[in-house]
Amino acid sequence: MKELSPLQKERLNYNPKLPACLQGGVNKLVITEGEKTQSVANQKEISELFKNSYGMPTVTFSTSDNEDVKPAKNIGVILSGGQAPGGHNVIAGLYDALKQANPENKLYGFLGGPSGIIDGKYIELTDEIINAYRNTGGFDIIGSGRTKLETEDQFKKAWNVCQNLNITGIVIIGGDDSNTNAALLAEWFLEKKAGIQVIGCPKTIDGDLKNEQIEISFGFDTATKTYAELVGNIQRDANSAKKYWHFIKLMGRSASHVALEVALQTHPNVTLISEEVEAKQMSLADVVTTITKAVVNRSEMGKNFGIVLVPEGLIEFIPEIKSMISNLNDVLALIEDDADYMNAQTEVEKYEIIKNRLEPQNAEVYSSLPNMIKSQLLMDRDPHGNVQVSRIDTEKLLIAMVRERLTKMKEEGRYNGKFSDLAHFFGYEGRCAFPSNFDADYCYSLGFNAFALMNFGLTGYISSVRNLTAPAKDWVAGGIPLTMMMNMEKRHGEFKPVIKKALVEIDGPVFKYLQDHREEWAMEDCYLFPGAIQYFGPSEVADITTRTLQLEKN
Ligand code: FBP
Repeated sequence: MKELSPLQKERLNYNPKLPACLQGGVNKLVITEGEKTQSVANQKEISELFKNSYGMPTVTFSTSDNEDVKPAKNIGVILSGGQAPGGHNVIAGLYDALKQANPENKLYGFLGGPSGIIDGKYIELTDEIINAYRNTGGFDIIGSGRTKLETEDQFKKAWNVCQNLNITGIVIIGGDDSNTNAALLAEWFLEKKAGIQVIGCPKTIDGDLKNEQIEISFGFDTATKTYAELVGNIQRDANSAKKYWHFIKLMGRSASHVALEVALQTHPNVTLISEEVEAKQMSLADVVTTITKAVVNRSEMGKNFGIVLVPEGLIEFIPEIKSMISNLNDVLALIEDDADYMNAQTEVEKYEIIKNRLEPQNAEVYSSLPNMIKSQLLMDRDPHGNVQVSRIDTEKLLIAMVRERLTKMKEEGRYNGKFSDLAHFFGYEGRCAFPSNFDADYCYSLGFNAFALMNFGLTGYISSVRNLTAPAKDWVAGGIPLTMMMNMEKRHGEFKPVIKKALVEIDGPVFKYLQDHREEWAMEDCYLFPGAIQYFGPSEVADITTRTLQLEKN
């Protein structure tokens, strides 16, 4: 038998909390329809593209005394995209609801992400498998992947695989792109009268799949608590040794929700927020000025140490770099036909060729970057066409530029401090942590609820559990039509229907809190030390939600 750590053993026994409305049993649920819905924008275009699934009502569940056992069915589940703590509990909740509804029901897990349903790679999930993964981090129960499920050919293959397994419902656990694809697949199955339902679940540590209806994506809570623990520990080290400036890049892709939440949990000296940089049209030089000011001012107080939080996607929000990346994407799209580039012998030759292909002002920006960043910008895009920001050392770029600025200031006699820097990147450290109690409960409820939506014959919905700052028993469970969250956006040069990504609102309460405190946090040492996630103990510590959720709900 495989050896387990003491915490692994204990967490297997944790009983996730369900909202009271789901506790009466899945066969006793009644569904209440809300108003018919509209997409958040571009209603005409979206309604034309989703003729069969547009305009459906929101739904909520409550419990009745009558039990209704439906005939046995087979369901498939897919984990899509980056890992997020709690994914296993979504599957456990789904499995428990499905078996509770009818012990003859079966759950198939597609292996390695969306490609599993195209290639027909799956396992049947059993008590033994599910029980080994309850309340654990990671997606290793069936694996995940980033294949985009979007073409007619893929849909046909998926249909074929479902027919062979007699599957009548698929649950897709993913972020905004994966849930967009869930909506497309649901619509396609409806059009073909395939009799296969599709339900999405909101996953991503980035926290950018949220809106009026979805309060938070799962995984954000645990990941930010994990990073906040690490940042708090570094702050204590910095405050003890008083000799380093720590530049800490935090994962989160485009949106800065992760950096903002970690800042509110730890009170670092400088927190950069990409959305603010863009709104204020700050140049790279302006960003460097912001950090340098804090370094110089603190140095004048005898403090040659501090903490800078850098959101992962910052580089894409700096206007001159954003323009250069967009131009670079066009150049790279044709690069395989560029014999000069393909035959280039050295990296430096490649930079020169790229520079010559870019428009003049973008060429200038590209050339001004250190070689390390130049080559990171040339790396492959992800399947959705995004620059892989987790692989760009923005924190090191900023360190190099701050150092250069300080050297110049020293030569001019305007600065006399010491600057010793250290770079960190926290991302993968938090994506597979044991889910916090919040994520364990939320995810289990999302999965349980996803099956309830299936059992009522719904398709094209995302599982929704709301009222999340209240105790779990008071959470509200139901479903939101995926088309309600959509708008049209340009992707690869074409307008496409996509779920709207939520960026940090710089006129919202969460950013405002940072804004009101950042001057003080820059100069005084107001560091908070959140410590490790607590899984046991008083509810005020073990069940607490994020500051973001608390501020947004107030
Ligand atoms: P999702 O959007 O799929 O949830 O992924 C989140 C994320 O962790 C981002 O924060 C990060 O930029 C990216 O995945 C890293 O991707 P990869 O795991 O492919 O390195």
